[in-house]
Amino acid sequence: MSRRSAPRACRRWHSARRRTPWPVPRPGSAEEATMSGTVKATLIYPPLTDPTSGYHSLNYLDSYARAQGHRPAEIIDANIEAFHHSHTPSAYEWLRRELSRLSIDDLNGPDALMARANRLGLPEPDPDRLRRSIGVLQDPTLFYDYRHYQDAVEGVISWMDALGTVGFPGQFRAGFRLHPPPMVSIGSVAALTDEAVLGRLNRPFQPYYEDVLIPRLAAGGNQVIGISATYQWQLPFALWIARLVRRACPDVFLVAGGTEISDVWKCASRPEYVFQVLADFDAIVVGEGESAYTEILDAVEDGTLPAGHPNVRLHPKYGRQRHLPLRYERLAQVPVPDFSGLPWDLYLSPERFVYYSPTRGCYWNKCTFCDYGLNTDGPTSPWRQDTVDTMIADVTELSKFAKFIYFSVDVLAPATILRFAERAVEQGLDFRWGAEIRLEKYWSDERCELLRRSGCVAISVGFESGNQRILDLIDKGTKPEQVRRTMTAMTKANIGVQMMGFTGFPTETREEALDSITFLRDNPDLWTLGGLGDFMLTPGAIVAKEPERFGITNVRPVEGSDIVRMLRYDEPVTEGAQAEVAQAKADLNPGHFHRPWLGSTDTPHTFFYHDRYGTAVRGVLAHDRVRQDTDDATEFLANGSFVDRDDEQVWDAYRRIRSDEQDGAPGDLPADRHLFRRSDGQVYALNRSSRLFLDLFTAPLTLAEAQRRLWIVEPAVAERVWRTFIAQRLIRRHRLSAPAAPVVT
Ligand code: B12
Ligand code: SF4
Repeated sequence: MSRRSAPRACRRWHSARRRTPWPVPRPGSAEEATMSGTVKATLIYPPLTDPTSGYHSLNYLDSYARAQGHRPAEIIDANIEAFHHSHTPSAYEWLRRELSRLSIDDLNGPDALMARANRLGLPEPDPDRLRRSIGVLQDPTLFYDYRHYQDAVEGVISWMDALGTVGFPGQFRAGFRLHPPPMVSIGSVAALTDEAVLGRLNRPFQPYYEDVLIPRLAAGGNQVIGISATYQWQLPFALWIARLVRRACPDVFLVAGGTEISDVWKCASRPEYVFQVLADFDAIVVGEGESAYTEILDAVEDGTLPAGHPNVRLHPKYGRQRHLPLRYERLAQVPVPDFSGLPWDLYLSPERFVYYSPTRGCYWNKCTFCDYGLNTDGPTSPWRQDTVDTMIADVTELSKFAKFIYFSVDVLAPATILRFAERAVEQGLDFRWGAEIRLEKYWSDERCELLRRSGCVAISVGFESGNQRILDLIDKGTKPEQVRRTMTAMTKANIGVQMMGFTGFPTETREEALDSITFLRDNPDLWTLGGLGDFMLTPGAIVAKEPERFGITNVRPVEGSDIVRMLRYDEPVTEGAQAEVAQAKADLNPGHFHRPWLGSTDTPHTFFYHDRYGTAVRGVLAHDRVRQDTDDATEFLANGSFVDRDDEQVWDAYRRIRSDEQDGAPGDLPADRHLFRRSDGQVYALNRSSRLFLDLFTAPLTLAEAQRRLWIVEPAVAERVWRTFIAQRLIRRHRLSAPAAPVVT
């Protein structure tokens, strides 16, 4: 029998059984020794992304390969590991040294100015505060007290801000969002292949790479190393890690996959750009990866090249390949993912939260703006869904492991999810879940009630617009009135509705945009979180393919971009309305935290709070931002500091950089104002008298005492100022008492 035939037989047997019972053997275990696959593989999830839970792409790949008889891979969540390594004593010492001799001499032109500007107002790194913050975020009691929660998030963000200074200062926003130099953002191949740029962006994590990741990989005897990049902001880190791996393990078969890698392939304006950017990889996997990854393992085991699978694209150094249409997986062959290999103790959450993908693509698949992930010729990939039996079996396994399961899908079909809910209730499954669904009129009061009983705590919906003409142009197939009825039914069942929409669809007038704002404003009790973003045109959307139908002309890439993810166009109507609409939208935003924190749609933390507080979550978040009767005797402290105005050029650059970043209207940081940098990095432009008021709180002070010191100011005026400061969290309560049950307003 050849070395190849035994594993094949074993794989058929596994496929026939379809579901692999948990637990599947972990690396190094006794059961693992009995598996026939021999390839040693490690799969890496790089920074910079959500630290509150693990992503599931690598678990899907690994569980599938194991069901086909392969040896378990080691899974490394480098995102969370790198974060925690940054506050070890040795890394902290390194950070202090780097900060003390910080030089930006290697930068020039706009990069240098931006670096100097971004350094303004930066906090000192405080590892003790960071550790306390991590403690709160992982604590099952303190986490649910929003006062403690906010303080903890700000502690983490402050740390990341300081850490980011050794890269391109200001490169980390809200802690875990990357704000790289513009040429990286727009997808310039020159920037994405520039050793100095990638090295600098990665510098905050270099100690982790050098002390932990690369030595582990070098010692691991790996034959295959895979890197997954879901989001654009993981790309520079994935590219750098690939460089380091290539140097440390020259013979390993290095492969990349994930929606971001597929985007590089889809959006490259010339085919040769793909492997110029991804030069260190032997292959990339485009589209879904389960069978492609397994075929790579098969090939490496056989000592051949994985040239047979249509989703595997080999580096040109291996010669020309024949390219067949991409393959979409049959879900019946995809086993339930095993999450036991993720480092659960490290995530910044008090509960386990797993992602589960039992459907792929969208059954509607028509919206003209949509261009989703692993699609090729339609808005999404082809619609597939698992059977209800399988979903119940999977969720039974997953719920033994994690309390929260998020259906990580383009969309869920209403009838299937209803039958799923019925069965979950019948079987007494105890778990919480959430998902993105379409607001079909299917969702009656009784049906929503059933969803809630099955454990659904929140859903998110792309309502897109509150205006019928725009909804019809989008081909959404919904009506605002029907959407409102469905929101009412969900809310009655105590399911939080998170609303996602946007303004600026081509030809949308000012009045039409205001319809969306009014829709949300008029129905405040029917949705918990969410809001309105801005329309962005991507190359795969129907709008880009049929521009004349949507009244747009001169469709073009952003200047300098080679990986063209976004298109510009001319269309005077929406452009003319932009500033006014942006201003109106700004009032909708209550100033909650950005991703990945509580307050943003569909984050793990948002789900935990929905589970604890139901649809009252909005009130819970608002409560701390309201001036209470007892606050006269409460000490408050400024929650941030004013940005120095020594060098006008640098200060001006700071103002311009930060203007793009605000929640409010663009350009809302006027030159004659004082800039106050809140602890989470958000910048506010205040007038001189606000500054005088705020300066009172550089040391803890009660409102009564502040009022006394400002005896010259009318109490009603001072009162208005305190209310604004508290609402915008420019001042925060100094002492955090033990967690109390928050009052729901
Ligand atoms: C569900 C979903 C979400 C959920 C949950 C996702 C999560 N856990 O972070 C929520 C709503 C939270 C979300 C949020 C966001 N999302 Co989202 N999301 C999706 C969606 C619809 C499905 C993702 C999914 O679960 N797929 C199922 C898993 C199993 O598939 P997969 O990850 O693609 O992995 C497969 C392959 O890619 C491949 N593969 C992956 N890695 C590897 C590695 C190797 C070595 C190999 C061989 C293969 C391989 O094999 C896997 C199995 O088939 C996709 C669109 C889509 N259909 O892909 C967008 C998508 C991933 N999201 C996107 C974006 C932009 C966002 C947001 C930034 C939106 C925003 N502005 O806030 C946020 C960021 C969230 C964050 N974590 O920071 C973009 C990413 C584009 C990009 N290149 O950056 C996508 C692609 C949508 C789009 N616009 O096209 N999202
Ligand atoms: S926007 Fe949503 S409903 Fe519309 S096609 Fe895309 S995934 Fe489907």
